[in-house]
Amino acid sequence: MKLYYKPGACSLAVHIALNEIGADFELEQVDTTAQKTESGADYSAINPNGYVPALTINDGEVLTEAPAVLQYVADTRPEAGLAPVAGTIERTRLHKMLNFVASELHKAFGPFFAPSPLSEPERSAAEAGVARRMAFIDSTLGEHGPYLLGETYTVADSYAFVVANWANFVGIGLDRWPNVAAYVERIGRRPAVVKALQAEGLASA
Ligand SMILES: N[C@@H](CCC(=O)N[C@@H](CS)C(=O)NCC(=O)O)C(=O)O
Repeated sequence: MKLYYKPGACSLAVHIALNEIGADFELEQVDTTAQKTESGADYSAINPNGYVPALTINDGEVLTEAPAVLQYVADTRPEAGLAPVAGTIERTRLHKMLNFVASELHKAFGPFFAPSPLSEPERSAAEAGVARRMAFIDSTLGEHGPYLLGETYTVADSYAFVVANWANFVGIGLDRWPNVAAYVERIGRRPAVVKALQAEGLASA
């Protein structure tokens, strides 16, 4: 398998999941602006949508869309327990959280990564959007943590960790959401996470 990634982007969630299951995989960094990979390949030929993550699997198929890729990774090693068994209510809860992280929390951060700087009203509107979704994660963790599905760490936590942590890089911080702050801190200490952060050049070895 090969993971196409951008340091600190949502592809980091897949990187973490691959480490969690002890997968044998390669990494290739992508410059999404230039649509070039570090080996010089045309990335738009790999993922026509131009974004990361993309994961090539052993028969050469390219998987995209973070929630799908994360579940694929989890399902390649069920004994690691990163996703409940398909068809159970627990798996539906995983879908719910992956969908929430992808379509609500992740997308709420979009304006902060726009090419041009935000005006003050745009910034407040974007911050309010993030805050509302972060409050949901905070209350979910408060009601039945320590992870999004309760006692068991899943790929939804790999993804939520990466996205929630962006708040620390866009000037929002996590002080308003103590359960999320503790969660990010706790997940950030997992060996699979530390290893991925080091490999992406985001933490010292
Ligand atoms: N729907 C896609 C969204 C992926 C996405 O938003 N990727 C971002 C990084 S987190 C990206 O590559 N954006 C292009 C860029 O940064 O230039 C998914 O779920 O995988």
